[in-house]
Amino acid sequence: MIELYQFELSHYCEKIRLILDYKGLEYRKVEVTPGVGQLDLFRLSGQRQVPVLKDGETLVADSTAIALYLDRQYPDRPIMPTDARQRGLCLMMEEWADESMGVNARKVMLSAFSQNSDLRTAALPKTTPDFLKTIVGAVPHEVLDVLSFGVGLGPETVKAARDAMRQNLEALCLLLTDSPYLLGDTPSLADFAVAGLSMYVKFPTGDYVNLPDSLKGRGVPGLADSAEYQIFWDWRDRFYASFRKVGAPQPSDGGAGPTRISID
Ligand SMILES: N[C@@H](CCC(=O)N[C@@H](CS)C(=O)NCC(=O)O)C(=O)O
Repeated sequence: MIELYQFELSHYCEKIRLILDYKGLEYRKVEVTPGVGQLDLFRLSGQRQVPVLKDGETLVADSTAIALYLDRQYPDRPIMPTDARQRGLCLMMEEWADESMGVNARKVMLSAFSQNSDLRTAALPKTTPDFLKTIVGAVPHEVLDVLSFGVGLGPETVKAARDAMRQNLEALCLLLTDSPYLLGDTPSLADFAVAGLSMYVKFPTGDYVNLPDSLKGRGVPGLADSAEYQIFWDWRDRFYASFRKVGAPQPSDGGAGPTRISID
């Protein structure tokens, strides 16, 4: 059976899970433990990032390479257009989704968590004792801002990421106003990339990803809940309802000690 080495909360992994579900392929998730589990992944694939796909003897790293491999190997329900122009646009949009949506989404989400105590406590597991929830919620955002600076997320970086995400969401709304999918009447890799890589801006509603119920449907204030981008969020809800399997396989132990889910 196909194995997906993943982080449950990785948006690049979500892109691949969407494609696997769309193609109706059975697969087993292997949850990689951040840090120690990535050493095993390095030994296996020569690099330390997820997603990595193992299909029999074949190992493929990088979400774009995995998507293209799956389409070649399992050509039913193709995700790459055959027309040259459509194919070019698809590859271009996919790269844009990975680099602009994916990278900026991570920055705006981390900033929203540091600014918003409600979002922080929503991310804690259900079993977290109340006193701990109170402490996590009460950390002043100034303290978290200083920590964000430490990982290169100063106010200017966050503002640039937010501006880019606004423009991206506006572009998507325009493209989807009169069209069921980004490239026309059928879903393509561009749609799977955009749907997956918008996960950090707004977590999907419904039981698709293994995350606390309180986070489902929640996201970055001003982007996830703004009427300006409703066309896009409605489109993504429809996309998930059509193609993503509910209650897809649960993460299993990657064999590198206790499994921990974390946002990288
Ligand atoms: N270009 C890669 C990006 C993958 C990526 O950034 N993966 C993150 C998780 S979302 C990761 O593995 N981070 C851990 C690390 O960089 O050590 C792809 O498309 O697969």
